[in-house]
Amino acid sequence: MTCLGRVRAERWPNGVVDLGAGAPTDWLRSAIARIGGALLHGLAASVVMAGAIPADAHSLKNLEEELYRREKYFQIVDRPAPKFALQDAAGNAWDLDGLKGKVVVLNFIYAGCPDVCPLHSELIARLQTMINLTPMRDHVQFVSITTDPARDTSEVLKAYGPAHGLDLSNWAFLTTRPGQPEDATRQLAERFGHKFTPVDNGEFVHGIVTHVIDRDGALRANFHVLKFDPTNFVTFVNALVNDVHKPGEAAVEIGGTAPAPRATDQIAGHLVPIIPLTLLVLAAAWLVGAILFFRFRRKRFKAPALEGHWQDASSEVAADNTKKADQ
Ligand SMILES: [Cu+2]
Repeated sequence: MTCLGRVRAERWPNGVVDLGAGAPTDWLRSAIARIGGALLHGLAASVVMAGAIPADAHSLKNLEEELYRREKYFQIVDRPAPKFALQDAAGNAWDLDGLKGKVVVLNFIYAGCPDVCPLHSELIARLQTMINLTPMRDHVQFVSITTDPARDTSEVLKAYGPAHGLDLSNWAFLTTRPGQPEDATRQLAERFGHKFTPVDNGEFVHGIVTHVIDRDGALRANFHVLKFDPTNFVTFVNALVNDVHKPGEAAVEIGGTAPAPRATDQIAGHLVPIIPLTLLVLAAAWLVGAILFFRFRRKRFKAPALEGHWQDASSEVAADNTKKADQ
């Protein structure tokens, strides 16, 4: 959840920076601003430190809800991603199962598009740049799939990435394999939830969606059109990269084969029970210490008072007895 403060501050910078001076509550406002500034730096660092901080399912769910509230182009999805078996420009086979263990950012385009596909590719390149500046680089794979395999030959595919600022180290442009129907990738786009409809001039009428698939092959989110805040996108991908769960849990969720336990799963598996246990022991120790302390104080300071009272009472009884004896 720590990343959310960063999102808030970037979307509404005036709320943090534009704090007026001269009012009686100035000190409070400036303190809030200073704390906000410190948080921003910390939170920015936390994004850059992706891969080092495990997130649990609870914080991921909170993040999804928060992003859903803040980012109107963000759609939460949670279902197995449609499977595919395609190839890249060099003829290397790519399929979804082979990408397990990585967060996959997937979109559909075609190289001959005269308008929105180039803009979509530039946006993907921008997101890729942001992600590749962090340790997330090794955990995220960008995949673009052509919906016009007849015209997007291997030469066209090879030339497309460098021309649009895409980093070939973790971006691939995929097309159909020999023998697959010409509309196989358009059908795949439909299984992802949107259409590429051919029109007379050889172009396609289509929507613009950036899909995010988690490390276990589940489609987790769609970011629609080109207007979403890239920071929100990177924040979400960061959460998925750091999402840890018990080994085998994913198999239950998506009906696949249980993945081999990852090192981060094993570390997190040990850390998760240790942290609440430590807090519990500390709380119990504090409680016992507090009880002993107050009992000691009571004995030390109240005992003389009781003794005095007892002496007074005994004096009264003695005096009373003396009166009775006199009578
Ligand atoms: Cu297009």
